Amino acid sequence: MAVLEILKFPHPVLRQKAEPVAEIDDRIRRLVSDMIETMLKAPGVGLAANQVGVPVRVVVVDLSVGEDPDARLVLVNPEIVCGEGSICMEEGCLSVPDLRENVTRCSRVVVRGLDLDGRPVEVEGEELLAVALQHELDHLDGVLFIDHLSQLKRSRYVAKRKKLLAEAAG
Ligand code: GNR
Ligand code: NI
Repeated sequence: MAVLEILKFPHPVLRQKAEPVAEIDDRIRRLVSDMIETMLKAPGVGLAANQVGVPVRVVVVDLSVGEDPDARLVLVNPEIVCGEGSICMEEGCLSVPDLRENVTRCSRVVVRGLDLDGRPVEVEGEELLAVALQHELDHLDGVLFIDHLSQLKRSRYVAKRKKLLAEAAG
């Protein structure tokens, strides 16, 4: 197991559409175990593989951040099959430093995917779980939560971030 580096905006891999996993092999199992360790260390409630530089369709979610072993979800090739209702919640992202903003999403989703044994799983999530699932699945399509903000808020953040990076680079 290893804690991986979490890529930060504007790293281009965060904008890549992740490829479906063709076979759940040792590489994928190692990736998942490293992603879980990385998520818990951050700490965060979810992580998508592109955030650690691997553009494949794998996400992990754990609203308990390691407190409850039953709360951990690993989803390979996940897809939202049903979304309904509406919820506005303050979001942050491990790949989008120094920003928390309200985002409106579905308040209930059903997600289908595979577990680490390749068995089909269906997860129903409401409220924070629904938000976290949508946030992670967005990552697999190269979408960040800032894309759900107003153009003004997003461009302000992008400008602030570019200024900070330019200053750090000297
Ligand atoms: O740790 C995280 N918290 C969070 C809070 C509100 C909405 C979404 C999230 S996901 C985030 C971790 C992360 O960036 N996952 O991609
Ligand atoms: Ni995120």
